[in-house]
Parts: sequence; C-alpha cells; structure tokens
Amino acid sequence: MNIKPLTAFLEAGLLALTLGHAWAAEKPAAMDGTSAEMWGKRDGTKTNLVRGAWLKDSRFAMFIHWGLYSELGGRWNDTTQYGIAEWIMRRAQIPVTDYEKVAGRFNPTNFNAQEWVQLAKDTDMRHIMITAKHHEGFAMFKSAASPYNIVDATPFKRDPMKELSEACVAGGLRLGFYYSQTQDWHERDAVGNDWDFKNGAGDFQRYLKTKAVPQIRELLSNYGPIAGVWFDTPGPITPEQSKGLVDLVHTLQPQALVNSRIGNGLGDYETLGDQEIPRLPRPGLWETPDTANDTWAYAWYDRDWKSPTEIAERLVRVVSRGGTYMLNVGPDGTGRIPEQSARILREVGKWVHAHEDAIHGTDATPFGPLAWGECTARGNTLFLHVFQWPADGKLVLPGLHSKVKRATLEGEKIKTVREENLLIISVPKLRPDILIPVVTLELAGPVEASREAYVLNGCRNTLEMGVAALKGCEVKAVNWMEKFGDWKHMECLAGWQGSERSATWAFKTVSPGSFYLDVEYTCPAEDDYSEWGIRCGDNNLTFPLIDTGERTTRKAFGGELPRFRTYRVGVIDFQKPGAQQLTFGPTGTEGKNIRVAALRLIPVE
Ligand code: FHN
Repeated sequence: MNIKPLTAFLEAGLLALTLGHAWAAEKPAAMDGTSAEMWGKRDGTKTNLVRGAWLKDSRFAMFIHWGLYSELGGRWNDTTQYGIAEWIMRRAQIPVTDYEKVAGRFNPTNFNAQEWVQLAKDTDMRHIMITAKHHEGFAMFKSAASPYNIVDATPFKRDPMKELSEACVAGGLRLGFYYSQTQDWHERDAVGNDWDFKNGAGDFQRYLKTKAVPQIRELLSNYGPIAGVWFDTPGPITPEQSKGLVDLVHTLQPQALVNSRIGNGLGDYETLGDQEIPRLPRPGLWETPDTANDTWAYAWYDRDWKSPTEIAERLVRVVSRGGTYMLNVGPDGTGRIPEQSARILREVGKWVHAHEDAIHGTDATPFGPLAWGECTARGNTLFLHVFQWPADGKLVLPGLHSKVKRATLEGEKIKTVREENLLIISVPKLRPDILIPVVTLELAGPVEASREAYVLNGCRNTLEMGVAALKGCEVKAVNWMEKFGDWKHMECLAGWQGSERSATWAFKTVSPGSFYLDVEYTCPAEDDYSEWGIRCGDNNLTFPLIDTGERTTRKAFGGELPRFRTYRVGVIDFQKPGAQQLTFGPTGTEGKNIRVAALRLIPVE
C-alpha cells in the first residue's frame, strides 16, 4: 500500500486535520517539510486511568534524545544547522550512504547507564523515555530486523537500551522507548526522506511489516516490562496502521502505555505539543515534553539553557494543571550528558526532593487562576507554590472554603486568618532563598474551594483567555517555531468578527487599588492603528493598537513568526472591593486580525 509523501500530504492541506490545531487550518503548507510537526489528532484520545495510574504518580520524567545525530552535534560539512539537532539528516539533506558512515565512527565510550539513572534520581524524576529509534532510522538497540543498529553497525558494539533497562530496574525507575513509527529517513518505503527517495513511490505497509513492527516487538520482548512506547509525528499513518501498533504494544505488554502521537485519536494518554503548557487545568491523563535549551538532541552551539527556576516553575505549572512534565536531556556523541544541563537538573532536583509531596502523585489546583503562583493538591492538603513573593508579608488565597488545621512555610509553622472569602497567610517579608517557596495548608476536611477569579493587590495579574465570556471572537492556539523545531505556544483572542466583538472577564477585587493595564498582542500592518477599548466600572479607556511587524512567512523555513508586543494602555482604578467586570474589544470595525495574548493588571506602586 502506498502512502503519500509528507510534503504532498502537507500540500493537500491535510495537516490541519492531523494536528487538530487551529493554526494548522490557517497555514497548512508553509513548513518546508517540517511537516513532522504533526502531533497527531488528540481529540478523542481515551485516557486510560488504570494503565496510566503510574504516570500520574510520576509527574516528572526524563526524556532523552540520543542517536547518530548526537555524534554530529548540529554540524555537517563544516556548516551548523541551527534548530533541533536530531533533524540534521533532513535539514542538510544528507544522503543515506553518507549518513551511514557516521555509524562507523560512533563510539560513545563515555556512556554510563548508572550515571544517567543517577542523574534522573538526583533530579527526582520517576521515569525515563529514550529514543530507541528516531526519524534518522538508526536503532540504538540490537535489532535482528535491521543491521543498521548500534550493536552491529558501530565500533561501540554495546546495547545501551539493555544497559539502561538494567540500570533502571536497579534504580527503581521505569523506562520507556521512543520509536518513530512513520518517519524513517533511512528507508525508501517509510516517510520523510524525499532527497534520496521519492516518497510516495514506496510501500509504507512493507516498511511497517519489515522494520517498524519487528523492532517494536524487539523492544517489547527483550528489555523486561517497559513503561510504554512513545510514538511521534504520525503524519499520514492510517487508523488501521495506528491501531495495529497499539494492539501490538498491548498484546505483548498489557501494562505499557501508548501516547497520543500514535495518531488517529488513539493512545492511552495525550502528549501535548512540544513545550506546550496549557494555561488552565486540563482533564484526563496528559504530559508536556519540554526542552532544557532549544533543541532535543545535543547541539554544540546551544547554550540557551532555561534556568533552574524557570524549569521548576514550568514543572509546577504542568503538574498544577493536571499533567506530567517530561524534561529532555541531549547526551553528546561520546555518551555524556552535557555538564551544564546536568547541573541545572540537579539544582531542580534539590528543590523537588525537598517538595516531593507537592509534586509526585498530586492533583490539579481546585482554584481559579492565582495571581502569585500555582497550587497542587493531595487529599486534604494544599501546596501553594509562590512565584511572586508578597512584599507586605501577606499571601492572599481566595476561594478556599475548608477550614485550615495547620499552615507551614517550608516546614515552619505560620499563621493564617480568614477574612470572608479570603485566607490571609502571614509569611516573612524576606523571600526564602529557594527556587519556589511552598506554603503547605493541612485542611480539617476535604478540599472545598471555588474557582472564582480574583485580581490581587501587590501581584501581577493576568486575565486568562480561557475564562472570558466571548462575543464575536474566539480563543485560538497560536503555535510557531522560533528556531527550526523550537516550538512556542500562545493562546490568543482572535477572529474578531460580527457587530458585537468583545471579551468580558468577571472577577473580584479585595481592596481599592490602581493597576496599569498591559495588553500583549500581535498586529499585522493592515490593522495598524485600529482603535480598541476597555470598560470596567467607571473606567473607560480607548487606545490604538499599532503594527507589531507581524510576519506570516519566514525566509528560513516557512511558517509564521508572530511578533508579540506589550503595550501599556492606561490605568484602571478600583474604588471599592468586590465584583468587577472588564470588557475589552475593538471600538469600530477594524482590527479583525489582531491577536491578543494577554491582558495584565500590574499594581501601580
Ligand atoms: O520531530 C520530532 C522532534 O525531533 C522531537 O523528537 C520532538 C519531541 O517531542 N518530537 C517531534 C516533533 O514534535
């Protein structure tokens, strides 16, 4: 059976269907074959809470991208390919015969499975997911199905998946395998290599039968019980083919999880887009794969590391919204995890170890958006992760109805008082010197809380798009690549149309106060200087939104490069505490292409 080449598939505009993302529907083809950014249709993925119970307990995992591309480190023929480094074969259009030669010199003698497992444990990660075969087609395990594998084709001759599986058992961690089921640039019959082969002329079913299925069978048969198989970029794989692979996994290892990137709405849980962190709690079983810098695989030049605080906050954001956070490391061609990333992980790990109860196995926040940070829950205990420390020593928690039995900050008892719907938590004015200070509230009974939104004095408040009442506009996911393969996400108010066009937020304030109003948005040239307005009680502001230099295509690899800008549009005064309503929208008929990423209320000091 023939399968359409990935590029033709894109040209047919089918990406939108596969991705299920609003942006894809807008821009189907302009991606230079980065078509692999197909994360699979997720709507309808049935969360398997029985098979997946451990994933929720884990909440924090190590993702590892390691293959022949690690030996190249982002460089081919003296040219650096900036962007995700595991894509170098496709980016530099390296012929299969040349790329195969990399195997001949790949000898990662610094690889030490125990050290990797120890790093994951030091970081308090509970499972590891590693690339057994990425799109390059090279098996990082002994395979009878193809001699193009690390044992048979390299001087290294060892099976690192075997060593890692044994080290994981010894260290008490689960191990799962990434397997690129659709793209295999080494194979004529698979998808993705259209520089050596004419994709579409090949027989995809034959590739599945002769390579993918036997290799997945090997991974499920030779490495003990595995956590799961992590599929990726399903592209044009058919529902029957996806289902065949799901059944293969579950037949051989009924406990093993399959992620939604198997495609066609199948899988046991959802893998969100790369680096995608939802803004609000999300039901079901899901995970966010995240990078520590801008690439998954090792790239010699990429030192754009996220800081330990940034990573800890991203972990907490994911967990407080109900997901599992998978943080990537990219070992180099010698088998060493770059020391800089190891250091960052250990730093994050120190914090997680000290706050294990607040992360592993916790539930999502019971509250609406909290201006100062996030909340996770375990039974009758709440954990308040304070990103913005209150300068006046009073942390305000709105919406908690249950009685507090005991409150602590980093183990030290602290006082709380109740003022109507608010819990006022007294904390030292000096912020504890750790990545994220955590206040623990032990409740006298089960959590009773409301999701009402509040604008709090002393904090930067964001009005979340997902909780606004909308007329003549909608919330759209805007996703783009900053560098090649380096995905960024924004949820925006967009699609302004009709006679009434507005977004209205209902929230409460707790005391009188003045706030700057900042609007973060993108504006193309044709909507330059359109007039917008904000109404909130006695406050009426109008202002122009000006061109942000928005670009819808880019020279390097197609796709769009949205340019967000933050504009301070005025000051809003709340004279009295209580219920407020803020309405935002264009005042006339212009501005229909403006996308608004955030409205923020920043206290006027
Ligand atoms: O194309 C791959 C990419 O190389 C990387 O493996 C990421 C990790 O989530 N998945 C695909 C793109 O989304």
